[in-house]
Amino acid sequence: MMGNVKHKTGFSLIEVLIAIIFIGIAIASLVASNSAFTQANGAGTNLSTAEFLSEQIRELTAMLKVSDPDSTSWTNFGAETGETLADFDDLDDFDGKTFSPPIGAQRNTLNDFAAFSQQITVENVNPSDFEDVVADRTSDFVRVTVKVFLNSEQVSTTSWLRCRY
Ligand SMILES: [Ca+2]
Ligand SMILES: [Ca+2]
Ligand SMILES: [Ca+2]
Repeated sequence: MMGNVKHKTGFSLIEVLIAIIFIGIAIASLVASNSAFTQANGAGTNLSTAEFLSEQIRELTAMLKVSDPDSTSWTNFGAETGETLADFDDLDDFDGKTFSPPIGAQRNTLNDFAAFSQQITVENVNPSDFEDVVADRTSDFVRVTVKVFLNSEQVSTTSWLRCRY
């Protein structure tokens, strides 16, 4: 009888050991799948932030004329003399600008996203082929490109077209 009990005890110990091994494997795979989820989720958040930051530039510039309103002819590409962000009054003023920390649609600094930056390019494109970049001020169509970087890594690039009228 005693021998029988001892045998049973030994058997349950093996069962416990096997159970421990199985639980260990289960926990290991749970941890692995959890960290994969976090990574994917983090990338998704960065992309959403990048889209938000591109949208701020689009909103900021949507109401601005393509070229400077103080001049009847398109004499300059980029910011006019003495203009800073606060008085940028046309779309091409933003050409070649990088905002780090990024800015919002009200030209406000977005310190909550300080690790991100917005890099803006404004270029003229061929009216019959918007993929074809032409020399500054030689077309009435411009393409705006906003690249968003997280630290120095590019997260997104967004482009849209505007027409000078
Ligand atoms: Ca001006
Ligand atoms: Ca201007
Ligand atoms: Ca300008």
